[in-house]
Amino acid sequence: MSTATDADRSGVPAGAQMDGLRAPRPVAVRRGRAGRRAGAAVVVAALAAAVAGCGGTAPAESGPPEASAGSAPSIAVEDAVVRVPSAPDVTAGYLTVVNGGGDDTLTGVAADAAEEVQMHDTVADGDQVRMERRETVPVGAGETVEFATGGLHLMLLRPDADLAPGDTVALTLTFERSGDVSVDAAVEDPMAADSPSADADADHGDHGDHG
Ligand SMILES: [Cu+2]
Repeated sequence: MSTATDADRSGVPAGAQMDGLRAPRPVAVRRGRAGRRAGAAVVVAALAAAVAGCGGTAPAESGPPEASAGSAPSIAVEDAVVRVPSAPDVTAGYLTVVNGGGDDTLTGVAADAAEEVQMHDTVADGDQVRMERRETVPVGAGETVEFATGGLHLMLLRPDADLAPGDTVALTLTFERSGDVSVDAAVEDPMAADSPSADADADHGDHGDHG
């Protein structure tokens, strides 16, 4: 079993090593953007534990913990909705991607009720807020990525004109490692009082600049 001597030899501060031994932190299963810092702490603790556990002989390029980035992704898509088109050329879609496994990347989206689907992000540009197209969206190990008003969102170009509340739109999300993941999105009218996102439509009133 290793001691502080190993820690000295390996260059890992003894305090960090003891932290790792005393209280190894569980790998976060579900974390959002705010979890990145916590994720780094997990890696530090795991490395310290690994060094302690094998007498400082851990390979230099051991990579991330096994249950994290390198393991198989486990993708679920939840809460998918598509807005009733308010203009003929474009409408918006929202959903949540939950990854319970290793790193993956969303590389594209298609819909059965639109000619094209683009992924957009909402970025601040001085006093303005504008849309920026994203070709890929990383969904890291254990991360949840939300496509929601005011942030990432889907733009459905040239959607079917007769989409109405109660309809469903079949979305196919393509991931680098997981392949295609399909989900039925509920068509909703953002102006309806009972719409779950009726209160957050302000930033999607005008998509004319990139439709
Ligand atoms: Cu957009």
